[in-house]
Amino acid sequence: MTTAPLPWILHLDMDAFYASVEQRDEPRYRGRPVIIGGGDRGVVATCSYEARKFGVRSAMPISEARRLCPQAIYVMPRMAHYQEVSQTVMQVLHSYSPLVEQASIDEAYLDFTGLELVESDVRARAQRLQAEVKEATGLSCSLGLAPVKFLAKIASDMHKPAGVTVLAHHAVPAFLARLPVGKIPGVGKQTGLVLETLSVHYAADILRYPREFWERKLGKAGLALYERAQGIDPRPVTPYTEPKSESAENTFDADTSDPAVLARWLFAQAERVGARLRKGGRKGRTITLKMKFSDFTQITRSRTLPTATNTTRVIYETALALLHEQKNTQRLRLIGLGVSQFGEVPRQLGFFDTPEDPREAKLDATLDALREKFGPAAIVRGRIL
Ligand code: DCP
Ligand code: MG
Repeated sequence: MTTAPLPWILHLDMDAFYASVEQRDEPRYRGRPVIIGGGDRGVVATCSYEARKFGVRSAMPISEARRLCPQAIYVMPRMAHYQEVSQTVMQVLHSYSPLVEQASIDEAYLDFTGLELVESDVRARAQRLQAEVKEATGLSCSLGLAPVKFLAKIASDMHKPAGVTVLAHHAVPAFLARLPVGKIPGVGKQTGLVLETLSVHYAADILRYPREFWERKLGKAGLALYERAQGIDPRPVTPYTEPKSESAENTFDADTSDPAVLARWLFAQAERVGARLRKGGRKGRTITLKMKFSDFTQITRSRTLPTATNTTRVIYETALALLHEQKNTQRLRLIGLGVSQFGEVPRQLGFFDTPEDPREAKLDATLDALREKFGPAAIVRGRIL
């Protein structure tokens, strides 16, 4: 007799993520309350477990945190850095399952269906994964292993930090009978109040009312809630596929062939596309120029660079060179550019290849940070570099 493999979903969530990265990088921060936040929002992004003892929480105004914990170390977030660490974590996860869904910067779902066929001790596999994340990043994470997504997410939160919580299939009904409804992802303040007036305290209590009742009361969310109360969550683990290219284009108010005007548009587009690539920590090798003429015909021209780039200047100059090569005299109604061919292994530089100019990367990073802080219109660099 063969039995169908059991569904297993693993949920990973890094512990005090931004704060742990800062403590890892700066030994003086270790064992101390560290609060990450500031900038224009003025709220706490997260804080170390040492700071949580003082009641500091995510999304709290920094001013309140200072009142609760004046002795804490306050650190501005370094988003690009956390993104990089996040990518390292995700790389480890991909060696454990072909189905990895990144759900936020510090959490992911993995489909482990059939796990018990390969390994009778499902917890052991989770523990190995946890150890490998620690080895690759120096950071601790918590894991939940359960038959469906929402239960895996609840489980990963149950023994933080550094916990591994396994919710076996046979244990689900008893678990739901004692699960406070507020723990179900998606049940916020408002739904919580509705449930309270109905004396629905635990997940299983939801089943005291029929499906139609919940649909009338809360619409789609009510139907989902009725499913969750039975341990049902049909959402599959959906791997995110990176966009294969990043592009920008503009249609003009009046058609033009003026080279200075076209160059200006290309520059603004290179800036936008470059910033998006840098934010995601991506680089591409192929630059594509797109032109649509007054008669609505359209052409694209591409050039592949020896090394992948995400610097504004390289993107702009390559697109501009492609434009000049066209020796076009027709008027354009649209111009655009794109960057593609991401993420291949860096190859050896040839004799005549120029590596990326570190000064350009630094300039881009500075301007990105200023725009992040003061808004996109705040900084316009001298246009023709
Ligand atoms: N974050 C944020 N603003 C929030 C919540 C979170 O900027 N309101 C950021 C900072 C966190 C990261 O997202 O480090 C991950 O969020 P988590 O909710 O997983 O919180 P932590 O990882 O910091 O702590 P925990 O150990 O509770 O997961
Ligand atoms: Mg976390």
